[in-house]
Amino acid sequence: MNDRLVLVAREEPIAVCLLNRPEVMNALNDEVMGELVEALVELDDDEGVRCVVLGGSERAFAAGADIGQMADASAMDMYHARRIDRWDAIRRLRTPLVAAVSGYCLGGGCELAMACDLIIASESARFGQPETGLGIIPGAGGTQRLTRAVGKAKAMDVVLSGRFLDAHEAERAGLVARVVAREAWLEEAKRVAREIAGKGPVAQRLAKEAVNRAFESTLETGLDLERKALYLAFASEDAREGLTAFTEKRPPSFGGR
Ligand code: CO8
Repeated sequence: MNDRLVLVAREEPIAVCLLNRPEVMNALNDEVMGELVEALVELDDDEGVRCVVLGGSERAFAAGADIGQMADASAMDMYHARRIDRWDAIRRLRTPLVAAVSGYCLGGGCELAMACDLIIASESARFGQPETGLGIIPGAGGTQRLTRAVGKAKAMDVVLSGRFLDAHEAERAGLVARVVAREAWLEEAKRVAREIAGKGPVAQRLAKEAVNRAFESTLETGLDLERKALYLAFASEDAREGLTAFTEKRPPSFGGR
């Protein structure tokens, strides 16, 4: 059995990272998050990798932060260990990141999925933020990203009642991009990732940044960034290639430059 906490497979032009703590439903402890961030940052710098899939197992994407590890932690432990700060590295990744969710996706697990760019969910997926039942709150982006994704009514329901959303309700609410058959969760996510990886890599990164900005700025600031990102895309070799390939009626060959 592989004792890595995060299994990384390069299948260029995509890569797949799978959380690997099956005995605790992929509960996210410091070691898992350390390995995960390290792997993602390395893949982000790899020009051969144009989209990354992040998944767990069939039973659980991740059932939350490691409750055992948190049970003994004081506020000062959390503060000094900068436990959640390391999650910011995921926000800064430029390569598109697809969450492949099967089974439980709870607490910090749901927050991790929401930190990805889109979520592909198996029919078996269950999303929830049950932290208040433990006397704490969603603290790795849950109160903010869930609310932006599904709106106040549904976010309050999920956060305050601890109710789980099934895959279809999560899709209707705007949390999930696509729901796929139970057995196909990973294959479908990889298929979507390959689709994403087939487009212009420079454009994908600029587009990701611009869409994310929609949640962080006024319309005017967002439109401003979008326009500058478009002009920058025009300066890329990828844009010349993509536009020319269309007029020459051939598939484009993007170099990511
Ligand atoms: N942490 C540690 N261990 C866990 C966790 C977890 N989050 N979830 C499950 N496990 C363990 C169980 O203890 C159990 O271990 P053992 O076999 O040794 O008893 C094993 O995984 C299997 O779990 P169950 O036997 O409970 O399996 P069930 O199918 O009966 O239930 C559930 C599955 C519903 C997922 C249930 O395990 C559960 O409710 N888990 C906890 C869910 C939860 O409350 N998650 C939120 C955690 S708090 C959080 O995420 C805070 C985020 C804030 C950011 C922090 C950043 C550091």
